[in-house]
Amino acid sequence: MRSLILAAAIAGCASRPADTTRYISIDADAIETARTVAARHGARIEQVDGDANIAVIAIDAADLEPLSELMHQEHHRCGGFMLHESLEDAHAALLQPAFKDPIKYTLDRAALVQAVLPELDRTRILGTIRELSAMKNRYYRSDQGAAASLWLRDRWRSFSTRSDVTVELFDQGYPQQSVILTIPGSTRPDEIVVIGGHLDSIAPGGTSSTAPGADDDASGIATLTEVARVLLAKDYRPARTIKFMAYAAEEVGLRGSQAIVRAYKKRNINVVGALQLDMTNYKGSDKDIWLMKDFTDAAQNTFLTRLIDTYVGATWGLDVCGYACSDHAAWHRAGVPASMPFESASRDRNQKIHTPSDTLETSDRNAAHAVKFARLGAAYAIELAKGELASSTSIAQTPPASTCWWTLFGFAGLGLAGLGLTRWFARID
Ligand code: IPO
Ligand code: ZN
Repeated sequence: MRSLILAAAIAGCASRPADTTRYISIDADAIETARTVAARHGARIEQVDGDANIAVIAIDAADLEPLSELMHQEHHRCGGFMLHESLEDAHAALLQPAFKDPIKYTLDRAALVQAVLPELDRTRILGTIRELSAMKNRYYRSDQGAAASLWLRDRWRSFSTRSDVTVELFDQGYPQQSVILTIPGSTRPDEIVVIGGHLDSIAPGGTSSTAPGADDDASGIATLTEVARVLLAKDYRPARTIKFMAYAAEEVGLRGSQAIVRAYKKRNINVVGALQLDMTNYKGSDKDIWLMKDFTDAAQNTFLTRLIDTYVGATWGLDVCGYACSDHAAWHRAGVPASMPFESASRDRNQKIHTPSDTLETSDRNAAHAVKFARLGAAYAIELAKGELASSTSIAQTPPASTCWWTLFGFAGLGLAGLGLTRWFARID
């Protein structure tokens, strides 16, 4: 009996190291960075798979957070790697995304888009950035990071009393949870349009860091929050289902978005498009909106350029942002057309992110830049999810001044006629 317990204990010990082994995929040019992190405690990373661009490596769980930090320092990349839940999932990261039926992109809801755009309010975007960046940090493992999820859930819940609109937390075993607002589609509810950003922030110091993340990515969350608020205020009824997503734990290997993508794949949920808003409020370049060409869908990107030209009234350019640069990569990997409109060209990017200086003061204090992305987000939601405003809500059109006068005269005339009739009746009596 005793020897049995001993054997079990030894077996347990022997398997211990494997318990802390994690598999990540990372840009091949950053393998040295991972090696450096492991070498700090005399360990070695093991490359288990790879192609010309991407390496799959086994690394100790304790090295993941230092790796995040060093990736930011050495490569100025956020994340830059994907953490996988299994070796099998890591191998799959090297495969091409699954092929899906191409979407037909059309621009035929101009009246609806034009009714919604004037309601977008940059002061509300500012307010949300202020509230989120006032939190000490929104780190995925901190109490404040957890509180941020509840705060956002409640804010989103305040936007509608409609019983079909839901706001739910997506739990993944971390203190911080992702938040998902759903506006169900009327005629094509099984086709999902996703507009997302990440809720977490990061800076050296982990759970006790000062990481305001005003630009990265309170700006993206504030932008999509404003889009959701206005669509609901207008009582918009999309044909396809729209989901607004605030992902947890993006900064540590796209964990929140990958968990959602995994769950959706398992349930065969058909996501027809994903828009990622990660950093929208720092105008670093001459052009306004930069579409990332890598790990995104070319056809959907072209659709976005048409939306910008038609509705946003902003200038745009094209750039690349690298491997696992933000949550769009999780959708892209699953074969979902994904796009990442970004606030600046790569060479002009905000240098304050991932530091205590990523504040509203170092980005756009007026949120004039972010509101361009809100216009794009609203146009994307409407032109991809289609549908209409609820029948009770007409598309508000300001009548020209002359019409106003005629209406006034009309009412005045009616009033006078009414008065005359009353007098006339009074006379008969
Ligand atoms: C980011 C995105 C694009 C480029 I070019 C440079 C930087 C920021 C993003 N990767 C991040 O920090 N997400 O959290
Ligand atoms: Zn970041």
